Amino acid sequence: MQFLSQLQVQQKNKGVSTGTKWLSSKGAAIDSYSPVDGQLIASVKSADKESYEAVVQQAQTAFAEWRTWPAPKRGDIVRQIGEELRLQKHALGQLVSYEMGKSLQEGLGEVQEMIDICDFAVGLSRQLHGLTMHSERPGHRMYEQYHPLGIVGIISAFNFPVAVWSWNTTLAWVCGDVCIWKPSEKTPLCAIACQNITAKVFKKNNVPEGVNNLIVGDRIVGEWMSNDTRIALVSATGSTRMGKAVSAAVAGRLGRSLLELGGNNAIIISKDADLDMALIGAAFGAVGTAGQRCTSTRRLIIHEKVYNKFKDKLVHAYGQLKIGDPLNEKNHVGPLIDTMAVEMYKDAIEKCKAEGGNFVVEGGVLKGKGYESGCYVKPCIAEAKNSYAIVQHETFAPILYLMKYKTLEEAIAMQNGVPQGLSSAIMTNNLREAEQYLSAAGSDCGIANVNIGTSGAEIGGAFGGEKETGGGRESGSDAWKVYMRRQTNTINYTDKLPLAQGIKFDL
Ligand code: UN1
Repeated sequence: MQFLSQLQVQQKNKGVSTGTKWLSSKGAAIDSYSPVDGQLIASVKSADKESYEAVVQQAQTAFAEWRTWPAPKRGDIVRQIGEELRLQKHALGQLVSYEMGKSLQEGLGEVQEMIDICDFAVGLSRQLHGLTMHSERPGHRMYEQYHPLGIVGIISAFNFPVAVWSWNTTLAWVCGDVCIWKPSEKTPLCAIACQNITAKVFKKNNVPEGVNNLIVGDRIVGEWMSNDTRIALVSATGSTRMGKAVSAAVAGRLGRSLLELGGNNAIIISKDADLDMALIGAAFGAVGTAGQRCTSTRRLIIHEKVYNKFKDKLVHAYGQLKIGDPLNEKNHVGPLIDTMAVEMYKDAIEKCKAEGGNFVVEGGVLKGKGYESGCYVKPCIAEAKNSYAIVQHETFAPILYLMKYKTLEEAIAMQNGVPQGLSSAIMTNNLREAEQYLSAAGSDCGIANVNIGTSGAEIGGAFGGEKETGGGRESGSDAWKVYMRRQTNTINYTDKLPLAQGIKFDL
């Protein structure tokens, strides 16, 4: 496994770092097993309270200096990280694929997302602009400016083990913040690799120690971060359950949180859809990353006139899917993250059947040669009702629910009729339908697409969703604003001191 040595991943790794230095810790070692072949790849020592404390203190010291660097200079550091990622794209893509299980194409795509957000952040580093306003008082000027917030804590999930980190860090860094990352304990080696790539650039540029911190650990480390008043912003990606806990703890101390939680995304397939195009969007959305993206397509809401035709196409397409080693580019679908995820997949299938679901493509766990890890499952399709409890629930697995509709209003109501609100799409060539879908009475999700699936958002747009998805926005557009504090400045350049609102106060 040449990519492991190229990325400086050892058999035994320290999991606590302040940027270029690795800290000792008495925390437990976390073993990382590949879902691809079940092999133990390497182990990583997690943080204990002492090393956590050392990291937060180092981050505070680093912030005092880093915030004084001109933003374009910070942007230049991010530019160099982007260059380094270009050199390491193949190796890091392979590690993502091997440790997490997504196809190599998707592993490479994830690294490309990192490169793209670096480019975005570099441009941003020469902007970060506020507005100017006209003062009601003569000889006064008003404007607003954005300043760095401080320490940004990042809690990320296994399904995008590197890209989500980069969405947060690259923006936070150009904004002048310092970061502390708690990656998923299921993908600690991807985090070690990112740390090594960044350390190389930081060393060359004398970036203060403490700007890029890593603390591998389990839920308790996330709790320390959520309760720590020194951490100005906690950006958390993962389950709704985790998000609620983070949100409550951070709100309890009036800190800021940025949440990107579960999705239960639907595609509406209109009678005016190009069904061949819809097929690719729906199939990739449902089986890509083995259904473990927040943006995965979980529900298809199909017009009754094309329902049978589209169902047949889909069943046929599922028959062509190749499931196996995700590093072998012939395969479309790799394994689930671990056997616990397989249990949840099996459980969801049982629940769906118990509620009356009719499986038109049966699921099942694959056994035999190449499937020894026990994590490979068959993508499956069930005709179901939106009201089923299991359909209302996000299962991180390739299970797709089909339902029928008559009117667009009904389809939109079904699409919106779940607790989550991340991504959504309509497949139609009918302009009236498309615009109605995008109107205020249309999709209630953070992402709403036309003739594109629910997954695979570009970094240039703000990423996130409503309702139980948590309301946060990461990545592009003006998502950077959450990483900064806004200050309104009023400057008086006269020799009088008139009060606002015409108040008289003479001495
Ligand atoms: C996630 O699943 O948490 O839109 C992120 C997408 C990817 C990001 C997904 N660009 O599918």
